[in-house]
Amino acid sequence: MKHWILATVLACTTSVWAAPDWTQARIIKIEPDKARVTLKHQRIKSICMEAMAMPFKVEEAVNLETFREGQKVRFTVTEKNSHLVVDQMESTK
Ligand SMILES: [Cu+2]
Repeated sequence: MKHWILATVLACTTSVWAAPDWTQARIIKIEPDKARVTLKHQRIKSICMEAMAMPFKVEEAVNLETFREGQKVRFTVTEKNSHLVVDQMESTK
């Protein structure tokens, strides 16, 4: 989880943790028991993270049971206790 800190420092000097933007992604793996989802995401503008595949923690408001692997979604992330957490996710199809 260190890569995003570096990306933020290098590319983001002003809009760190700005208002969340929706980012497009595809679900690679869902682990509801761990409240974790692995997403292949597009560039996340709000935190200046380039496109990549990575696991995210998910807030309780997001019900992972309603998603499936391979699904196209959009999501937003926020920072919580210096971790990135998906706080909104919805199907785009
Ligand atoms: Cu990432």
